[in-house]
Amino acid sequence: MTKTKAAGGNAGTPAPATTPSPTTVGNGGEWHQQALDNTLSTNQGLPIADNQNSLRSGPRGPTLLEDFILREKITHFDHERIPERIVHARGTGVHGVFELTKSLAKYTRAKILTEVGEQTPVFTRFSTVAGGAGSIDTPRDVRGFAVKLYTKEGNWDLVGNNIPVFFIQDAIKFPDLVHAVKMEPDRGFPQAATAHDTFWDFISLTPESMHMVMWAMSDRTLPRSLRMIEGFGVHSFRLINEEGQSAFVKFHWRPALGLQSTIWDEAVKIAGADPDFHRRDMFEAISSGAFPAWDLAVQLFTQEQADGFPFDHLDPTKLIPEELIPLKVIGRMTLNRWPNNFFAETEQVAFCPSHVVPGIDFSNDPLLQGRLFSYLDTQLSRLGGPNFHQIPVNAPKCPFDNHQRDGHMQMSQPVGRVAYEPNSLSADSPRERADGFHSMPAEDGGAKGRIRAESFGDHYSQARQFFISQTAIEQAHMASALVFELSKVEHPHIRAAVVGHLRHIDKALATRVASGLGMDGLPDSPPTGTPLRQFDPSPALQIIGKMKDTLEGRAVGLLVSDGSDRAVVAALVAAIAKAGASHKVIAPHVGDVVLGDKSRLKVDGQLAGTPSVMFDAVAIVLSAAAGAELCKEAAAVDFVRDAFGHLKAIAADDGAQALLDKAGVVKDAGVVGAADTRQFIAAAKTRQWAREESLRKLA
Ligand code: HDE
Repeated sequence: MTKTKAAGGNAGTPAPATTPSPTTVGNGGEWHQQALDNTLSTNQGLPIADNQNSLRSGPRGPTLLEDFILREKITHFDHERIPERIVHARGTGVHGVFELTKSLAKYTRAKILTEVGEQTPVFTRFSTVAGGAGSIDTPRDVRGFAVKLYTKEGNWDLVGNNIPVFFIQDAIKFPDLVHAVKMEPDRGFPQAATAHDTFWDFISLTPESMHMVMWAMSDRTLPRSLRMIEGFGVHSFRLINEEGQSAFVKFHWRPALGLQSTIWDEAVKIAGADPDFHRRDMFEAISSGAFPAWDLAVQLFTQEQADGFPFDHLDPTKLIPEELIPLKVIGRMTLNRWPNNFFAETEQVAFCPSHVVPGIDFSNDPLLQGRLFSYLDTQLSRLGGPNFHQIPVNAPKCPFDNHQRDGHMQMSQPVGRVAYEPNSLSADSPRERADGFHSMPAEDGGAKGRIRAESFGDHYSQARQFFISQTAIEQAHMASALVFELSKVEHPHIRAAVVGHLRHIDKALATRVASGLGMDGLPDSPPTGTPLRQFDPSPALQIIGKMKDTLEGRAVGLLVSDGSDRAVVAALVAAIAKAGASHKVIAPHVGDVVLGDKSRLKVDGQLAGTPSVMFDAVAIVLSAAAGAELCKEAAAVDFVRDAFGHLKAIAADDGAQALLDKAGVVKDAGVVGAADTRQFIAAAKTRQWAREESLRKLA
């Protein structure tokens, strides 16, 4: 038998010259010891001499079953994926801290809401709802906004969305809703989209969804950044104080950067340019120290106040307008640390609305009641068993102890012979505490039955209120979104049924959508069931009304080429930084550009791969020769045309004028000289809404 020299081994992968990373990794996951000398080993600690070749009989012979190193490695790999979340599979998680600024001691005994100045660690996961884990970041979709607060009294999970109402009133409808919105099961598409028959079929037969549909068709579902969305706990919860008195509460997260959304055509193009747009945006913000923050605000109200509301606050398709119960800001969450490992933390984090602390309790909202069951159940199958609370990202940061034992993936080693309570054998084993969690002793009698409360019967009045609260621009975007979505629906009777519902919300909206869909007249409406109310507009429901007059946290694309004027570029860069925004230099090639004064400027993105959809505003500084040359480059023309079409501010110098002309840019308040940095920054803070009418036919 010929002897063959083993090729590869560690010799094939020279160790990097850098110093070894710390001996432990992870946040609380310190069990993973990394060998000090960087030795690669099996999971049993056996040093591995060759990680390049499996064990085989002869150089060209069969691989041997004996190769336990190969089998361990491949087996682990085969099991690397766990079932993705049935909803909210695509997510981005970040660590941070919550600090209470105002005590709610009058209303609750929860320390997290009474100890002003206390810094509580948090883990927040943002998500889309419908798409799979690998789907794009920018579909038209609701965003999940789930916060795990590791309080001194146990974990409190506030598992919300960026929309304050929900599609359905009863948990029993959730599997139907989700089956309708997910890709159609016979064909496996569309992914991460509501624009298809099954979704709108379900919606058209579920009038209670109309309020949330209005929100979903607004630009709320096209956020510019996860740092610029609101969060809502949706349901009413209860707060219980030391005396055992209860008040109702709704929780709101308000972004410090204000609300910002994209527009539809832009969102579609971002999906192609950067499917990870939101995750990357968050990663870059955290990496650069621009930590996003949200105020936590509450709406507090009593049972008596609730009895006087012209809607039922236990109905999750209703919100409480701020004009009725104002928001009180009580604290701030700042996200400041990217996870060490995506899978270990963002994927394995397990949120459950049932995770509350003493002083916080549930209301009878039937959707919330169903959620109290569902989330624990889903973690059992997703994370493989009942010990998911031991995974570092899920483990409380306060002591916890009980007599639960064993199970899959048990990581702790309880000692002693006593695993029950009461007992007389172990004085120091865990026991009840009188001041532990108590449920509110509410009297909830009534005949047993599958009953929908009559007070849940008005499905249109708040939907209407939402619509009439929007600016004309936002209303036009909603009408266009409805036309787009329904145009993808193949069954005419479904389109007609949806437009029939819209008639109850706003006749003009129904007419616009019907005409956009080429309908002859308006289809019939279903009966409303209950008389509708005329609520006043609530401007707090707008996006435009909640934008902040700032460019902070946003990004400007700076298109340059060899020969660009250095002074103009430098002034723009300084002005952008002063406004709290970031910039990226884009040029026809990567590497450096050589500016007019022969200085060099590093390029961040090549033109074809860095379209203007990735920025909030653009500045174009070109020599006349480069400007003429770029007129022949489709990516350059698209860069400008899209920036203009997406209503962005454009700063351009004389050299860029030919390109602007080629792209069909018409001078308006948002098109300014590149040297006029003040005017540019002022224009960049907002979109040029007035431009839209001249560019696109909105429904
Ligand atoms: Fe969820 N939801 N949901 N949901 N939900 C899940 O739990 C469910 C609802 C929300 O980043 C699942 O761990 C039911 C409302 C967020 O990990 C699942 C009902 C709101 C997340 C589940 C609802 C939400 C989830 C899937 C109706 C806003 C992602 C994986 C009764 C207030 C959390 C998981 C994360 C995730 C069930 C309705 C928000 C299956 C049964 C209303 C942000 O358990």
